[in-house]
Amino acid sequence: MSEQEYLSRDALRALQSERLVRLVARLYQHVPFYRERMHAAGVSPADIRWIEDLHKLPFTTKDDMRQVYPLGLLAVPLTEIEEIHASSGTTGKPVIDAYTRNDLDIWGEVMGRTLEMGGATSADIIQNAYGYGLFTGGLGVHYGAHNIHATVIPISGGNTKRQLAILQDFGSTVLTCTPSYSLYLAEAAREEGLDPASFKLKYGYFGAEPWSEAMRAEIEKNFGIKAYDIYGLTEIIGPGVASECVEQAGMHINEDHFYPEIINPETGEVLPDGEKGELVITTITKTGTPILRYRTRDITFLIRDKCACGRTTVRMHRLFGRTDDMLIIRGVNVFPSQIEEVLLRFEKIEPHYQLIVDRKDHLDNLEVQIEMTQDLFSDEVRNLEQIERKIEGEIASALGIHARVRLVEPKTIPRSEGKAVRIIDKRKI
Ligand code: DLL
Repeated sequence: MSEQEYLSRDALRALQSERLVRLVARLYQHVPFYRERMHAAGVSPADIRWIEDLHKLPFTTKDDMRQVYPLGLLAVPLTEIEEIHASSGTTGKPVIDAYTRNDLDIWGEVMGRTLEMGGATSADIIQNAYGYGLFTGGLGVHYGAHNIHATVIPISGGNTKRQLAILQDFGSTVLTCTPSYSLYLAEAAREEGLDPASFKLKYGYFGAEPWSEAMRAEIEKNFGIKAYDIYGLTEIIGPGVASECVEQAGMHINEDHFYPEIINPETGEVLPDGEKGELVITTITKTGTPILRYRTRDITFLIRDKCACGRTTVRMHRLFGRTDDMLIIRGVNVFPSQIEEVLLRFEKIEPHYQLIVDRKDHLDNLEVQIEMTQDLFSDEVRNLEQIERKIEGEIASALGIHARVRLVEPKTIPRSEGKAVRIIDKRKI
């Protein structure tokens, strides 16, 4: 537990202001990219005195990060960098984060908070099934586990049979991996004749990909655990930006390190609390590759009411999607998570699905492929068709679009050990 999570709003504002002023001075002095950006925006370090002055500063985008690839945002000599991570980046060059000792310490601290927020202690055995490597999930959880002196099993992603053996042999009490992989593990356990609820697991910390409340319910039921949503991104630090407490009512942002704003993605205008928009983050304490007003492309809103857990930090709602993941189907904005919510209301279908978008005669078509349970698979064709039409009806009433729903055989949607692939957009090909 850190006292920074319980500061009064005034004390926090003073701390954030002091940190921002120092950050801007460092960036101006050491990072030519930011000096030029500030000149272009007609702002100098002297104009930034309080956190409220942040809006005067320019945004940083993913494209900016790519243009200065690999180390153009470095604010210290390379000799001070102790570790480098990169996001896989499905398109274009990866984005990187270079950590000084100071940054690695911050990472351990915020990930320690993440684990403690959900209830984990030094007595827990953390089976860390996020990938170790350039991806930030594995080592982020690892440093957090060390921070709280828990036992960490660095098994990394994949190797499902071994995951199951370790869950049983070591009695792991915490599972960390992507939400989709946790469900795959549950399915694999049942195939081996094991009941996933019989493991010793108490908590799971899931993130790195979009998921829904319905999926949380599935995971909690399968393993008999509390499943927490955790958020972060490579450009900022990796996991550790925000996470849920036991209340599971939005993710507390570690805003003494990562200052959040919500903007209108079209105009860049800062929006008031409670309004949905693009999350923008400034890293006010990092020293290796600090970043100013980073446009995450993630869509959420901020929750300022007091949390029953007592922490005073602002919370962010579970992500609604990404500005670049949003499908526009015949003019209607659709996020995969909205479809997931509808699908998981149905029994006899599995939480494994894919959205396939295509364009025919200048019109967009959305097909939702979803796996049925073994049980349903042996049902009559007429029954299956009825269920398909029913799901189509629910999607139409929830989202206002027509999607063709196709139930597919069990185990036909590819499983992933990391982030699940939910969208196949053939329009771009
Ligand atoms: O996914 C960091 C991470 C690792 C977070 C482990 C949580 C757990 P990137 O690979 O750079 O970093 O991907 C970051 O993933 O901008 C979001 O779009 C998405 N994302 C991360 N956490 C969540 C979440 C890691 N809880 C991108 N819910 C972000 C929905 C998430 N999407």
